[in-house]
This record gives sequence, structure tokens and C-alpha cells, in this order.
Amino acid sequence: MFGFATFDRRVFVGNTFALWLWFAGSIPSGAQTQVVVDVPLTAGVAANAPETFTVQQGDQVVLRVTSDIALELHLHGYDIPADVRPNEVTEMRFTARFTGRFPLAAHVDGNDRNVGYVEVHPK
Ligand SMILES: [Cu+2]
Repeated sequence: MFGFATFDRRVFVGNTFALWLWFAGSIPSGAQTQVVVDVPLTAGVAANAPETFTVQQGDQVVLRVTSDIALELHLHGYDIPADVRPNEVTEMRFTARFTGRFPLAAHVDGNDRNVGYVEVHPK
């Protein structure tokens, strides 16, 4: 394609996303849903700890984690770690392929604290 080198990637990504939305809206089932969940932590503890975050199998999950202290968040079972820095939003993204109840833990000073659970319900 001519002019590809000068192609603005942001425009491309934006258009692709708009197209995806259009397609997703036109497909009644089988399309992936993005689920954004806020996970605010204070001293490594969730507000309503242990909190249960419920999603559906196949969902694209985005955990938006904020914390007042630095810690490592760990989604057990899926084995996804995330370095969380104070006063920044850290996004943990995954596709909910496996069903079940998975502990979300904060590693603070060598301790494994339960923050809550991600529950993936079968479709
Ligand atoms: Cu852990």
C-alpha cells in the first residue's frame, strides 16, 4: 500500500476499534465483552475485602488497580503478576478463559494478603 510509511498508527488503531465496536454490536453472541473493574487498595487491602469481582467466561477483563503503597498484585490460577506503584493506575489485562474462583493477592513485605476473588462464570 502506497503511503503506508506515513500512516498514522493512532488513526489506524482508532478506526480498527470503531470497526470492532460496529462488528461487536452486530454479532448477537460469541463476541468478546470488555469488562473494566476498579480495584482500589489501601495498605494492600480492598475496601470491601475480600471482594468478589464477577466476570463471564470469554470476557476481556481489565483490572484497574490503584494503591497508596507499592505492591505486587498476583492473580492466582491465571498466574498473572502486576507491579503496582503508589498513586498510579495499573492495568491487569487477561481473557477469562478458565472458569472458577481465583484469589487475587497483594504481596506486601513478603506477606501474601488476600484482596479478593475473581469469579469467572461459565457462559
Ligand atoms: Cu501470590
